[in-house]
Amino acid sequence: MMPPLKRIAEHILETDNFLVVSHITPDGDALGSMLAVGEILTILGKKVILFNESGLPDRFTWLMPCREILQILPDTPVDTIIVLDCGGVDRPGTVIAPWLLSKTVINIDHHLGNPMFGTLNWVDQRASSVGEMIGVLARELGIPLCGLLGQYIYLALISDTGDFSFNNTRPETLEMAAEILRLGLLPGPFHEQKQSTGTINQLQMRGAVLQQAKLYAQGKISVITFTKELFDQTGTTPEDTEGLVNTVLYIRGVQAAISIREEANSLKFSLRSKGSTNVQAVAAHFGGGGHRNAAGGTLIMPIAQAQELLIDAVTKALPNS
Ligand SMILES: [Mn+2]
Repeated sequence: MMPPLKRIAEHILETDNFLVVSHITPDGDALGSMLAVGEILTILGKKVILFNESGLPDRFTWLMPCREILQILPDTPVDTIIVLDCGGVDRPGTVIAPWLLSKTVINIDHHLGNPMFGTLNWVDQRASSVGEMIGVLARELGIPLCGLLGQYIYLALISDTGDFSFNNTRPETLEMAAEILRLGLLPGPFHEQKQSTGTINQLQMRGAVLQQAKLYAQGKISVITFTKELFDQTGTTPEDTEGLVNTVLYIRGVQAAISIREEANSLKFSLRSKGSTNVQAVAAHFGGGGHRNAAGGTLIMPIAQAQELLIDAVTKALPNS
């Protein structure tokens, strides 16, 4: 059987009208890979619509995509939907859900346990990011990783690898980054732009959260929580919490970090771990998903109860416990 990459490349060349979607509240990989596929399809002369139910987060407005990201379904024809960085068919949200059942779907992803919900599926759990897979797709289609395409792929690579520091950074990942640099991307200004998106409110909210950080399981688990009250007091939103869980993971002796935040009608939790501690299994137990060292999900219960459940489950996932 033809490998999924080749089948997808062939399908793309034979099809005209695309819609590209990534998961709700997109991160740098979801957005970067979505914008990159938009570039590739445009270069190939295809019609392409980018869709994300929750739109472009504020911290990414500097990317200034040349095209709009729709939050409502278009009334133009769509033959194929390309779904990126979604570990489950529910991840793109409820607006697009009926279309995912009725149209041709290409599922490109790197999450553990992806249920292969597409008509064509390309799932590579070893890939650092979906962006890295899209870079491989661009090579297959003979499109160089320069200009905006290079920027979008680079954003995806650095976002999912913690600036090339996590376990998922492979030689192939760095080779792709090198290729993008050779074709003109300047990492200094790029990182500067990506980092310079914070606000004083965000900094103060994060300071308050870190003040309350706690250790459990003899110092092996760190926990931070974000309450609605704190968001209101500091004029911040759940989006301003991005990445703080990594700060508490890197406390000496900590093996896993838990972050819990209150949203309108639910709690979102994020889990991070070092080494062999598999937080994907913990997240999956609570209906979520992700990767071995970075996972998350949603819970509907009081924050204190969620904290207790998660600490208990993560403690059991620690080595030798
Ligand atoms: Mn990803």
